[in-house]
Amino acid sequence: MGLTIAQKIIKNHLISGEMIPGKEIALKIDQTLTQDATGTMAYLEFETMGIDRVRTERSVAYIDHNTLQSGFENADDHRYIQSVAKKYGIYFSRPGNGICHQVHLERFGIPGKTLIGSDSHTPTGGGIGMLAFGAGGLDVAVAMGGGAYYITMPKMIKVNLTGKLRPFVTAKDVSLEILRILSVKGGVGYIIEWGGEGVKTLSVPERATITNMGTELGATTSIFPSDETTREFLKAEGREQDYIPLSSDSDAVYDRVIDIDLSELKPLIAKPHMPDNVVTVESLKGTKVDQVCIGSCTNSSLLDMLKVAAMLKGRTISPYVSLSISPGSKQVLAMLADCGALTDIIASGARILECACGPCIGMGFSPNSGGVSLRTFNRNFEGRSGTADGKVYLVSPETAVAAALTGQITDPTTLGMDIKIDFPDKFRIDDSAIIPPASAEEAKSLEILRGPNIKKFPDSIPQTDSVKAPLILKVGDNITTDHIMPAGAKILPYRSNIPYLSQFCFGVCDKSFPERAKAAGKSIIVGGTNYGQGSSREHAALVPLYLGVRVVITKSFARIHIANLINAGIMPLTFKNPDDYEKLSQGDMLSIDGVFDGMDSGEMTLINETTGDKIPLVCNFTDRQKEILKAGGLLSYTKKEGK
Ligand code: MIC
Ligand code: SF4
Repeated sequence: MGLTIAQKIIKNHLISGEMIPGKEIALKIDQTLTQDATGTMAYLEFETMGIDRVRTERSVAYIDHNTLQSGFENADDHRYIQSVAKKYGIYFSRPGNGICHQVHLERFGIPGKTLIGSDSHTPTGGGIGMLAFGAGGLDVAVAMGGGAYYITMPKMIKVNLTGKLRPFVTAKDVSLEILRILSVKGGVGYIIEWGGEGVKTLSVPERATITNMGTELGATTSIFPSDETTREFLKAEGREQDYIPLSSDSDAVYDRVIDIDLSELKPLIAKPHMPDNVVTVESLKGTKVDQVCIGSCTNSSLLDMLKVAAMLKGRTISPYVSLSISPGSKQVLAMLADCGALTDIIASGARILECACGPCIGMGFSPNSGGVSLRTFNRNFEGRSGTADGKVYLVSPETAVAAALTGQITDPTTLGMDIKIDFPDKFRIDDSAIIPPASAEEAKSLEILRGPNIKKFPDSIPQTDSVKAPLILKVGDNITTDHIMPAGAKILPYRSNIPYLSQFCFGVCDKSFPERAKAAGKSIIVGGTNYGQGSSREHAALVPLYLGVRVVITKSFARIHIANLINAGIMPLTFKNPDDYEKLSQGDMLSIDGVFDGMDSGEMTLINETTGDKIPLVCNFTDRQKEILKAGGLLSYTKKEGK
């Protein structure tokens, strides 16, 4: 039987396990990346592992999230990460050099290699034919130390593209279309492979927009073939030697095939507050817009920015719209300046922000009260923009500009514009903002620089054979890690300070949660389907751990979050019969006996001591995961096993 692209890369990197969907496999990881909001914790974890040099082919530390620096915290953390990078053999991408995924694609991504990153949008690398996964910081720390990355062998979806996009219909609309078809949980347990004749019509940055947003489907990752277009992109980056061709075998078998005719697509838009709440732009025509933001790791490439500049050229934005533009990297910004496109953007009235995540993670540029904000980003979860009642819509750069010019939601294909772009065949290469590590010899005498914002990692608590604790919080479906551990300008600077962060845990759902959890000492959370979707932040597990959460019971979990819970030593369990969710109320006293036997048999019984109900629960832990839970988390397990 032939293999898919992902299966070929998995086969080449398989350390243990069988390539059977649903079974655990261990993969060798070639490259890692971190960003600053998750990186501080990841490097603290790496340090406790006592390894003197990273053992990957390439590890890069990016600073792109916490760049507001409204106090000493961020700058201290940047300095800490820079000193760790220098000492342990990691490349350091300075603040201002760009968003991790954009820069990694430009300067480091290699077809056929494996990459894990402490950021859920690491699958952006799939645009260049990498097998790239988002992971919790601890998994990245282990991979930096040369350890394997464990995942459940996914099933395969193929999206077969035919035709060619019409002008002003874009790769972002392809992402929104697949979200419309599959929903935010439709990709769970799958790798999505993009293929078909239509692939040839998409450039690498366009492919990367699509693999980036595959994260919103809950997919394990997404990947494109590596072909002549990939070679051209690498050549333009001065890295043609990194090219290898990659395609699936003609007899490769997929669990599901979805056909999309690119020529039939229309501009699409995701309404508040979920990326799969997709309708045509046309259907919302005329809705008044207050703010437009262009950028983020989804849509900040040179191609995106040149199209934006061409649409803005010689025009002025609506007096009622505030437009921000954040180019994805220093390379993009410098090239916009070189060709004069930056002048066209500035002249239109846009506000230029630095090359960083910025408004995407609520780092400034929050909309006005109740404001409508059209963003080229990948997430529009409630409250993420920093304005609790802000209404965020997700769109392509073209639809974003159409709204900025007209002041209302407008289908860009109806503007009658004709834009031409001179796309360069060589990028401007300047790696001066990427600081290489010290030599192993030099590194020995280097000191790690720590600021007062760095606080102790929460104590690990081994799982015990019986648990008795109150149901401290009951939440619904599709709870994101932005609900569990919000981000934004006020909170993000404290990512290495779990006690401080804990005050904001579940703030979007229930402001009293932290106090109640602390008072209970030990507690259980209950959720609906796709619990923990979104970001890879392990803080959404570490903070509940700190607050005493021992078990989370749901109808289903998102992939990265369930791994983070196990890594933190919190036991994730699911209802055998999803309807039993109704039999539990916040405040009930719950207990589970025979936890260790239950881990082996895959079944446990939850006793609702308040109502007397007995509720069957299921789990599917591997031997390794059972040991991690019994040890009180991956860090204690790794130390214990001397791994
Ligand atoms: C996000 O887009 O939510 C983030 C911020 O990039 C996160 C990482 C984090 O929480 O630091 C992600 O996607 O993993
Ligand atoms: Fe940064 Fe936003 Fe991308 Fe997350 S989704 S990495 S916050 S740009």
